[in-house]
Amino acid sequence: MLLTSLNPLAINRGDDVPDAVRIGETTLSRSDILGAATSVAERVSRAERVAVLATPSATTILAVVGCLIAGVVVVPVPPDSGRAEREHILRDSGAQAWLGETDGDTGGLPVVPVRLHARSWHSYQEPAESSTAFVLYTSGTTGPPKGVLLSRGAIAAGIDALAEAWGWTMRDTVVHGLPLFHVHGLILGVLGPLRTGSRLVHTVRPTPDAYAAAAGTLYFGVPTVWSRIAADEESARALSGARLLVSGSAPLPVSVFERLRELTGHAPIERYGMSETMLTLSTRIDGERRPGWVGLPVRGVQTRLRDEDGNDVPHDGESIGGLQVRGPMLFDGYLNRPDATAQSWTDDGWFVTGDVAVIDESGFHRIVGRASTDLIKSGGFRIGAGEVEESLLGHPSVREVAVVGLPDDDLGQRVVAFVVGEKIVEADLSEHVAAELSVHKRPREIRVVESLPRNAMGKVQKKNLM
Ligand code: MLC
Ligand code: AMP
Repeated sequence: MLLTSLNPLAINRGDDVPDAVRIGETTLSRSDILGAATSVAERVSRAERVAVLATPSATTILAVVGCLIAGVVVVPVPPDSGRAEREHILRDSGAQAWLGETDGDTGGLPVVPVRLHARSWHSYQEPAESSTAFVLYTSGTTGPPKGVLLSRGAIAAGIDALAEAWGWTMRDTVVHGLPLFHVHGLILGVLGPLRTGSRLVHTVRPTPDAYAAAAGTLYFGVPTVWSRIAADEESARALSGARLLVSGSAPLPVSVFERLRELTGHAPIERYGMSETMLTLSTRIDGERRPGWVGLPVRGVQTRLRDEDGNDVPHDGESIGGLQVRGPMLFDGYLNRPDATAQSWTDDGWFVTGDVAVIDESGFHRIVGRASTDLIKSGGFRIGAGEVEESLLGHPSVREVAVVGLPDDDLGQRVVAFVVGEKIVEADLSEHVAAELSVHKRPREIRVVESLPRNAMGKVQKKNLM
C-alpha cells in the first residue's frame, strides 16, 4: 500500500520492522528511524536549508529523514568534496546550518547534532508536494556544479513508478553500497526502501564480497560495481537467490550483462536516469531485458527524439536523435541559474537530456552516448571536463589543458588530462584536483604534451585526443 505522502515512513506496514535499515554496524528499526528522525526534525525545523555531510552512515539517513519530516531542504555535501567545491555548494545553496556529522570544514555554519538515541513522537503536517526536498549538486560541461531542485512530489512519483515497473514491495530487501549524495544511492537507494516499506542493507562500500554477504532480493549498482561482481565468480553466484539485479547511472557493457546472467541466472534490469529527471526509463520485471538497451518509459513518462534542427526522429531502432523527456519526476530547475534552466527545456515543455538515443518500434530505448564530450561518466559519477580544466589551470605548472573521458574497462570512462606546462609532477596535478573539487573527479592519468590540437579558430579539437 503506497500513500501519496513523501514522509518516507508514511507507508502503513502495520508492524514495526526491527531491521528496517542496516548500514555498516548500525541497525535501525522503523520506530527507531521515526523516533530519532522526528527528534532531528524538532531541532532543525526553524531552518529552511541545511547541509548534510553525506557519509554512508545512519546519521546521514536520520538527518535526511528528519528534514523530510520537518519540510527542511537538504543539501547533501559529498564527503570527498574539496575546498572549492564545498565552498561553492555551501554558498550557492544558502545552507543555514550543518546537520549531523562534520569533518572539520563546515564553512563556518552552526552545527546541529543528530542523536541516534534521541526520540520524539511529535507529529508534523505533511509539506506541500510542490515544495523542494533536496538541492543535489551535479556537474555541467563547464563551470562549477549546478544545484538541481527536486520536489517532494517528483521524488514520490519517481519511486512509485519504479515500484510498479519492478514489482517492488515491502517484502523486498534492497542491498547497495552507493554514495548518499546522488539520485541513485540516496533517492532510489534510501528513500525508495523507506517509501515502499522494504528493508535496506547499505554495505558502506559497494564491494562484491559485501553484496554477496547481504542476502537481499533487490540489488542496485553502477556498471563498475556489476563488472567487479561479474569478475568475482563466487560473489556473483551468491546473488542467484535475489529477485532483481538492477544496473544504472552509466551504460552496462553487454559482456558484463551476459556474464552476470551466466553466473547468477538473472538478466539484469537496466534503467536510465539523471539527477534532473530521476529515473525515466527501465526494463520491467514482466518484460524483455535486452543487453545494451534501457527499456521503456516508466509510468507517467513520455520521450521523443529530435535532430539538431528540432525535427522528429523516427522510432525505427536505428535513427539517432537527442533524447527529450517529460514526466512527473522531473526537477524544478537549477538553483540560482535561470539561464541554464531555460536552456534545458524546449519551448513546448520537454527536458533536453543531452543524451543521444535510439528508440525502436516497440518503444525500447538504447542510449548511444552524450551529445557533448565534455560530460564524463566515470564509475557512475558525472564529471564536467570544464570544471577539471579550470581547476588544473589554477595549478602553477599548467599552461594549457584539455580534459577528456577515455574508455576504461573498470570505470567506463576515466578522466585523462592532456597538459602543456613546466615542471609537471603528474601526481601533484591529480592531488590538486582531489583537494579542490573532489577525489572522484581527479584525473586518473596525466599526459604531458608539447601542444594541444586546435582548429583555425584556436578551439581545442578534443575528438583528436580520444
Ligand atoms: C585516491 N584516494 C584518495 C585520493 N586518491 N583519497 C584522497 N585523496 C586522493 N587524492 C582514495 C579514495 O579515498 C579511496 O580510498 C580510494 O582511493 C579509491 O578511490 P577510487 O578509485 O575513486 O574509488 P573506487 O573504489 O575505484 O570507486 C569505484 C566506485 C565509485 C564504483 C565504488 O566510483 C562509486 O561509488 N560510484 C558510484 C557513483 C554513483 O553513485 N553515481 C550515481 C549518480 S546518480 P578508500 O580508503 O576509501 O578506499 C545518476 C542517476 C542514475 O547517475 O541514473 O542513477
Ligand atoms: P547524473 O546526473 O549523475 O545522474 O548522470 C546522468 C547521466 O548518466 C545521463 O545523462 C546518462 O548520460 C548517464 N546514464 C544514466 N543511466 C544510464 C544508463 N542506464 N545507460 C547509459 N547512460 C546512463
